[in-house]
Amino acid sequence: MKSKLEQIRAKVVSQIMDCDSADKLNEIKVSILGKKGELTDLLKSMRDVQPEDRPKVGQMVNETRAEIEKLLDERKAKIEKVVREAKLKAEVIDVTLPASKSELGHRHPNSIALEEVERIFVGMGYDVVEGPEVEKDYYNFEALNIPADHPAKDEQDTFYVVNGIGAGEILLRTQTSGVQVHEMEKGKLPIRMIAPGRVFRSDEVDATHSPCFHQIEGLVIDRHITFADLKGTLAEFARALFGEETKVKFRPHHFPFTEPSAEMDVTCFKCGGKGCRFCKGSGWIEILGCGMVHPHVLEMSGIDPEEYTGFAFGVGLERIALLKYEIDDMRLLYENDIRFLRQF
Ligand code: 2NM
Repeated sequence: MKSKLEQIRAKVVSQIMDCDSADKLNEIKVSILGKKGELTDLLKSMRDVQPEDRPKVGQMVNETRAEIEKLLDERKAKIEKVVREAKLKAEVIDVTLPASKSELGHRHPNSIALEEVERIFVGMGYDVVEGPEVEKDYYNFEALNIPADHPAKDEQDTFYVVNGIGAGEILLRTQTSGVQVHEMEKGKLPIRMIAPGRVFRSDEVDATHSPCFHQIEGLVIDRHITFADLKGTLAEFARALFGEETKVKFRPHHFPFTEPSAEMDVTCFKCGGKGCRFCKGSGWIEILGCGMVHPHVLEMSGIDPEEYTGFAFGVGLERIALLKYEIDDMRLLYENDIRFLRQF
């Protein structure tokens, strides 16, 4: 009995010392001290022991049991300590490391330029109006006095969605003037508006062309509007956009929807008008097209040209962005290369 006890004790002590997990330790505990454990079995065999030896043997068994329980508790504490330390080590946070920055997006140069232009005109009391990018031929061409045989209407220049030659043609707008026509048709006067937005032309991509670009067109209609209003307004716009010293000049031009029509140049903001590489030596930079709204255009939209007059203008948003930020290739605006975009 004594040697059997000694045998169990030796085996259990080495099992406990080799054990490195709480689960395994519990298995050992059950296998020795549990209901069907080896030590429990040994206790049950006490009936085979001589009655006079029983107290002594019982004491030995109890001492061994206490020793094993103590060893189990110690081992359990040790295992838990090791596990806790490993966990702490794995979860260590170096609070001195720099925080990972959250990347903030920012506005595209086109958006910056558009918001600037909008700010200037809203400041002069204009509404910003948007309209459909897919238009009827009537709103893109006919209502703007653009004749059926005008080169702009050619398939070479315009994307047609439904090409029903004649009435009912549907196309991607080549200018935002259709928005102005919709506004004029509402019959609410006076009108002071700009119409910014995406326009489409069947152009090959190069440094200054894209099949999809942005325009801002302006329209003012009221009684007694004259070319002087046009000049004063657009000169003020140029000064607000390019600086107080900016001068403007108007060169006669032709547009079907305005009469008279002009192109406006601004003094080069790089050299102040002396002539430099930026303005190709001329001192002037072409910036927009404009004119007095053609009486026929007013009439077609239900406005009496005897009572009302107006001026209109159109400016390319990309052209403004390229000039303002001194970008020499329009394609950079569409490539979405963050290294380029984050410079503005
Ligand atoms: C331009 C140049 C000149 C223009 C005309 C109109 C409307 F609807 F009133 F007829 N909107 N925009 C216009 C005039 C556009 O772009 C270079």
